[in-house]
Amino acid sequence: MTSTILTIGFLSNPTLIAFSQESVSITIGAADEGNLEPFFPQAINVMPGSTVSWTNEDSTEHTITADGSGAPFFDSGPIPPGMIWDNAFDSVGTFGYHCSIHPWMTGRVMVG
Ligand SMILES: [Cu+2]
Repeated sequence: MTSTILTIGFLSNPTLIAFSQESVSITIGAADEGNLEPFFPQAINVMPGSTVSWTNEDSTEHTITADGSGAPFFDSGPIPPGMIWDNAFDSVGTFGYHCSIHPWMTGRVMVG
C-alpha cells in the first residue's frame, strides 16, 4: 500500500514527467505484415528530453530506424529478442520510424 501511494506521488510530479522514461513494445509476431500493432503503442507522446525504450518481445531481430535522413536521425541496429534499446528525444516534433529489416513495421514518436 505504501509503495502504491509513493508511485502516485511520483507521477504527479511534473519535473519527473518531463524527463520520464517511456516504453514501447516490439510485439510478438511484429514481423507479420498483417500485424496491425508491430509496435505498441504505435504512436507515443512524450515530453522533450524523454528517453524512449523499445523492448523486443518478439522472437526475431528488429531495428528502430528513423524515417528519412533528417535530424534527429536514429538507428538502433539489430535488437536481439529480449533486448532493450533506448533513445533520448530532445527536440519537439513528430518522428516516424520503421524496422529496416521489415520496413512495413512503422511507428511514431511525438515529442512536445
Ligand atoms: Cu523488424
